[in-house]
Amino acid sequence: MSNIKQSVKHFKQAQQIIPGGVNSPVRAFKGVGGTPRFFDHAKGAYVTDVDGNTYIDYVGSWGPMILGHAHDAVIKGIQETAEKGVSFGAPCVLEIDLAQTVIDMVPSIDVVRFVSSGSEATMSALRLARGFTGRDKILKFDGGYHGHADGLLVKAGSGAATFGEPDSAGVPADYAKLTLTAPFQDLAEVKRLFAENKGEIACIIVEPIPGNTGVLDLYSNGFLQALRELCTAEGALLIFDEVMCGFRVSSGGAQKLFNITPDLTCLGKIIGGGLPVGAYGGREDIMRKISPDGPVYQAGTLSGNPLAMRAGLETLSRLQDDAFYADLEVKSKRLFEGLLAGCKAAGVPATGNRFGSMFTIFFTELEQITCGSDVSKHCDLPFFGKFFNEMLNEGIYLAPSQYEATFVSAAHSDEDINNTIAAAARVLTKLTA
Ligand code: KE4
Repeated sequence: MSNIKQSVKHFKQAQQIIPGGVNSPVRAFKGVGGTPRFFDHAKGAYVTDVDGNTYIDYVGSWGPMILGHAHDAVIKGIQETAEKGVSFGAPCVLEIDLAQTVIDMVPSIDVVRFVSSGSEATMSALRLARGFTGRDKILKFDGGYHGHADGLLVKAGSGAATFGEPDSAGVPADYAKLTLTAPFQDLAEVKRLFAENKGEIACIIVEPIPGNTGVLDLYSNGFLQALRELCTAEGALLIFDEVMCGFRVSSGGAQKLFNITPDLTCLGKIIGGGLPVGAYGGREDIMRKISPDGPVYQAGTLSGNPLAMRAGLETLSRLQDDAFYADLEVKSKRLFEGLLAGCKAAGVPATGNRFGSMFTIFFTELEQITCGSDVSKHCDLPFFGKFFNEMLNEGIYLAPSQYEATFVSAAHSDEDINNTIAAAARVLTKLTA
């Protein structure tokens, strides 16, 4: 067991003055037990905590660090930009540069608006869908997580599912009832909801590759395409929440990988290269409804922040080449298969879902995990907690919840992958001895 005295001390201090001692619940290790590590610095594939323990990092700040931590060009870009001022509250050319880059990379986006988080992006996209269609109801999926806007904290995934609070306190019942939900993969239920709420559903919001109830595959069985066709037939908008999978699984996100065109797309994480950026964009006729062009209001003091724009530009400019994703694919496939092979060798029942460099290994007897209830009902969450903490002791930092994803970056070396597979084999053997 590594020395974590400073993390223990800082966590006690933090808990006195910050709810749960953290500024985002999933960081508190409540889903796995133990003390969250306070990080001091990070570089490439590695993070180092305040006690000097270094870990191979597969959280990557929950997705943004696809190039690896503290990438030289990103840091240099932030430093150069900061010397010219950190925020103007007025237009700057960097906003145009990043907007054009996003539009060039994501064909379904004609017009884009920057905000400061993924939650702001989805919240704004929902308001826009309601303003554009004149309809009040929205449809999401059980275990889908789209940030913490009130109407989206209904049967939510990620931390909400981790703590068994998929329906947050504080969301007025009258508001929550405008959010319809269905299980992932259940097209019959989606169709029933459309029939029961004829002409009242403004949009479906869906992660085209869900990553907040673990990673799921909604594509192979045609479910995503069916949602596209249904929205078109019903006059509802299809919103792809690509905050996690955007620029993660291809240079044009899941929509490029699957060749399915949404009406609106929400982005975040990678688009800011680790600085606070979210974005929503899509068809010009829809986006022109956004103030000051149109009647749907949305605003933000730090939207389009120059530092964040530059960090995003330095990141996205390195994701334009398909060879980048080909290399990531090889490493991610090897890690994913190596971990599953380790489970098999140790006699630990497991399965997994992977797209590119995002995947989840589920400890379950099920052949495949296809929806949110599969995780809550059929995964061995206590075993996951033990595995997580043993891997931490081995110097491997995984997401502290079965409901999350593992992320591989360009900075992870073949040796890192080998070491991770070997550490998992030791841990799985220890846990089954
Ligand atoms: P943020 O507001 O956290 O930037 O983005 C919200 C969001 C929206 N949509 C999707 C698909 C997301 O995955 C997220 C945020 N993801 C979580 C991790 N599963 C962020 C980690 C956290 O909550 O601390």
